[in-house]
Amino acid sequence: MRQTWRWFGPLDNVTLTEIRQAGAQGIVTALYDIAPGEMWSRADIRARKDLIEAAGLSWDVVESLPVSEAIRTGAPDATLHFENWIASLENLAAEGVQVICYNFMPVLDWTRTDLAAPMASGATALRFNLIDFAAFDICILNRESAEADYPVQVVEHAKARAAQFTQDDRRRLTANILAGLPGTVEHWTLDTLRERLAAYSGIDKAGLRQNLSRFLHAVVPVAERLNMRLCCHPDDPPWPLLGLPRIMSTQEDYIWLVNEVPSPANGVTFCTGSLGARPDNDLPGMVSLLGEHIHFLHLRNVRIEEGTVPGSFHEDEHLAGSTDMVAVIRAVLNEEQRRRKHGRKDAQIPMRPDHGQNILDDHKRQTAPGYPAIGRLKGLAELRGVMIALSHGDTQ
Ligand SMILES: [Mn+2]
Repeated sequence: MRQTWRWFGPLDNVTLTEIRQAGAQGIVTALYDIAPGEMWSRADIRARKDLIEAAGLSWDVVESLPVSEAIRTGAPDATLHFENWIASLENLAAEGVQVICYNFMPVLDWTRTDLAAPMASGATALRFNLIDFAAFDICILNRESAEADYPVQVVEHAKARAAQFTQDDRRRLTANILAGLPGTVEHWTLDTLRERLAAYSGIDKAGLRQNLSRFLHAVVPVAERLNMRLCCHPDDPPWPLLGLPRIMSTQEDYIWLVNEVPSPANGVTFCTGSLGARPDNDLPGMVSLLGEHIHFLHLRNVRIEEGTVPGSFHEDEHLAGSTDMVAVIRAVLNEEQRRRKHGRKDAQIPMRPDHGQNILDDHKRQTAPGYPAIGRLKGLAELRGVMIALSHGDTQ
């Protein structure tokens, strides 16, 4: 595996020098200030690449080249967005960036109810609590028919909890949930969220799959011609939220994806953190089954709290949590070996430690939620240890 690290660009409080000291070999980044639907120019891509290479690193993966809401909702006026996405691919290919991660999550990119839940160790972690989320949906957002989306007991608990909320609690919970909306360039409020949700009325799972299919048919042949690898990130969390359909949550979803437009360019971002929040996803088994299509790995571990879907979970240490990370890494190493045997040029799959708990001096430094310097360094170091140990085979 190639060890990479997500960097949010020059404004990121974790610098490229620090990333190199953490032992990362490559960078995962995007031009975050360009709005979804707009084109990434070759000059802008080159400037970012030069910064990364001047620090002794390489730009291995784009995360993400954003897919606009117009494309996701199948809006008739999305033609320009398709053209821009394809032009961005061509510009990235011209600068030698070949792996492109994207997602097809409607409206929300990721969702948590607590961005700094205290752990017994003194660390803090991202958490999704189903009761808090339902309280937001039913009692703060006041979404019509929200109650029907939760088991009766969850609705009762959520209403009881919401009745105890102070103004501050309501504000904090709303801010935490809206933090997962893509928006370095936008300012979100409850009303914008309601507007965005309304754009999906009438789009069910089949409809959203149809829109993804249209997208794949438009971009995969271009990516294949350019020798690029597209990879779709799973839903986070992997179940429908706020009445929105989700179509990248399970093994069945990914089998659909790779079969819809069969191509080496149509692949998977395997995020063990997102997929791991469902107890019915067998992650090592999915790596074995989907292995040849995996172009990028996010290694992260969540602790499932009740084992229901939907349910509650928090982000655990990389080798703790509900996912057998050693088994996942073993399956990835086997896949890399298979690729080497078949002479595949992409035998080394880029991975990054996805998220980390805030520990030590992380508590004093402002970074993006889930992206502290030291918590991720620890995660990468642990994962690297497993990778190296397993590569040595059975040493008893
Ligand atoms: Mn991820």
